Amino acid sequence: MSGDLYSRFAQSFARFADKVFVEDDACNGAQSAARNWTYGDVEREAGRVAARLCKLGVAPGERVLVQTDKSVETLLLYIACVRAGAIYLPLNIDYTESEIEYFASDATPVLAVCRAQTLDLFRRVGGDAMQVCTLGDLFEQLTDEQADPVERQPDDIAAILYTSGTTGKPKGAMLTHANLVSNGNVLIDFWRFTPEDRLIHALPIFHVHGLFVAMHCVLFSGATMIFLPKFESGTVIGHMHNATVMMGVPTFYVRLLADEGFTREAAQTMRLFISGSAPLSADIHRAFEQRSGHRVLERYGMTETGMLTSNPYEGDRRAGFVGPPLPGVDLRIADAETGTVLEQGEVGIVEVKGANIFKGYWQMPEKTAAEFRPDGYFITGDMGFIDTDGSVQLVGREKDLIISGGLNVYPAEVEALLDDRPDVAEAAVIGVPHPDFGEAVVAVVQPVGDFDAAGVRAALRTDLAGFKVPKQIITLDALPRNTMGKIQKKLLREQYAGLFAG
Ligand code: MLC
Ligand code: AMP
Repeated sequence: MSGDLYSRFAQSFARFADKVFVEDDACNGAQSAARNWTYGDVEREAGRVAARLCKLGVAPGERVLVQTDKSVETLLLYIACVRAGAIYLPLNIDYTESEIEYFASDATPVLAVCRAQTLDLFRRVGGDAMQVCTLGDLFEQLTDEQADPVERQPDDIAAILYTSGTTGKPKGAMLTHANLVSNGNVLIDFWRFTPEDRLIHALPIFHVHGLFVAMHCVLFSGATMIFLPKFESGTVIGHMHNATVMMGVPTFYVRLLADEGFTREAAQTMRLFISGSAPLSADIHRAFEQRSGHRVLERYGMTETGMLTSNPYEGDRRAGFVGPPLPGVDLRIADAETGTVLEQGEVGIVEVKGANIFKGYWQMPEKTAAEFRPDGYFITGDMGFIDTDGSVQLVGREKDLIISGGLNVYPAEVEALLDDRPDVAEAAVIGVPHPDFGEAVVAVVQPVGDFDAAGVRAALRTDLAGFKVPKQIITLDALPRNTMGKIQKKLLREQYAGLFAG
C-alpha cells in the first residue's frame, strides 16, 4: 500500500464509512447548514471537489492557495487537494493584501480559493497565472464526477505552511506526505485516540495545530469531531458533556477558567485536555486541575516539525514541562553558537530529527541549510533543557519571536513598518505578559514631531493582520541602548512587564 497521506485517510474512509466524522455547528455563516458528515459523505464530497480541481487544471504538485472561513467545505477542499495530489496552502483569514500578495508571488499557486469579499483582491494580486474562485462558487460547480486519488511518494509535498522569520520574508515550510502520516500515527497511539472519541475542534484550520494535530487525530482514528467556528468558552462548555477530548492553545484554558460555567461536572465526560503552541503557565495548569480535576497534557511542536514532545498519557504530567520526545523524535540540546551537544540539565538550543521534520523552505535552499546541522538535526530556535526524567523544559527562545494567543509575531516585521514612518525615529517591538494572550505585542517608539498612537495602530492594520498590531504603543525620548549601540529589548521587557497586570 502507498505511504501517501490520502491512502492513510482512505483507510479510515473504508473502515468507518457510516460513522460520523464531523458534527458541524455551522453558526459561522458558511455555505452549509448544521449537519453531520459521515466518513462516507466526506470521502464522496472530497472526490467531487477533487474532480473539480482537476477540471480547473490543478495538476499533482501544483499549489492551491486557500483563504476561507472555517467550514466543512474548507475541510473538504483540503482533503480534495490531498486526493488530487496538489499542495495545500492555507492562509490565516486575517492576512491583508500585502501579506497575501507575497504568498501568491512566492508560492505561484495555479488556483486560489477565497471568500466573496476578497475575490477582487485575489484577482488583483494573482495575475494571469493564478485562477481565482470563491469557495461558494467552487462548490456550486460540482458535478457527480469523482476524481480517483492520485498516488504520491512519501517525500512529495502535501502542504506548505508559511512561518515568519526573524529577518526577511515569511518562509514556506514544505511538509511531506511522510511527515504528516508519521506524526499523525504517533499521536493517535500516544494520546490513545479511538473511534469512541469526540473531539471539540475550536481551533482555526490554517495552522498545524487545528489542521493536522487535531483534525488528523480524529480522521486517522475514526473518531468524531465537534466542529466549532471559533473558540467561545460558553459554546465549548455547552458541548463538553458530549465530548471526550479538547485541544487548544493556552488562551483557551485561561478563558475556560474565567468562565464560571466551567466546572468539574461540565468536564465529566472528558478524558483529555491537550495544550500547545505556546507556554502553558504552571499557575494555569494547577488552577485547571483544581477546578476540573483534569491535569492538562502539554505538548510542544512547530510548523516545521509537527509535534516533538508530549507529557505522558499515563504518569506525571508536569506543569511547566513539555514532556519527553515523542516516539520517533530524536531531540538534543546544543550550544546555540557552536552546535556542541550539551549534557543533560544544561540549557541550550533544542535540535530535533525524525520522520516528522519538514523537507525545507519553499525555494529557499540557503535558509533551509542554515537551519539544519550537518548531521541533519533541525535547529528549532527554542531554548531549553532535559531534566533527569527525560522531560524537556523550554526556558525561552533564541529567535526574537512573540507568541500571542498561539499566533507568532516576529518583531522585525512590525519594526520595519514603524521605522518606515516619518513620525517614528526608531521602534522596538516586544512581547509583554498578558493575562489572556500569554504575551501581547507592544511597540516602544521614539517619535518624531506630533505622534498619534491610535492613528499609527490604524495605519499598521492596513498592512498587518490584527493579531500582529501592537496592543499598545509607548513613546520614549530615547530607546535604551547598550555600549554597542544595540537597543536593549530585555530592559524594555522588564520595564513594561506589568503593563497588562491586574
Ligand atoms: C485575535 N486577536 C488577537 C489574537 N487573536 N490579538 C492577539 N493575539 C491573538 N492570538 C485580535 C484581533 O485582531 C482583534 O483585534 C481582537 O483580538 C479580537 O479578535 P477575535 O477574533 O474576537 O479574537 P478571538 O476570537 O478572541 O481569538 C483569540 C484566540 C485566537 C486566542 C481564540 O487567536 C485563536 O484561536 N488562536 C489560536 C491560534 C492557533 O491555532 N495557533 C496554532 C499555531 S500552530 P481588533 O484590534 O481588530 O479588535 C503552532 C504549532 C504548535 O504553533 O505547536 O501547535
Ligand atoms: P509555529 O511557528 O507557529 O509553529 O510556532 C512554533 C513555536 O511555538 C515553537 O518554536 C515554540 O516556540 C512554540 N511552542 C509550541 N508549543 C509550545 C509549548 N508547549 N510551550 C512553549 N512554546 C511552545
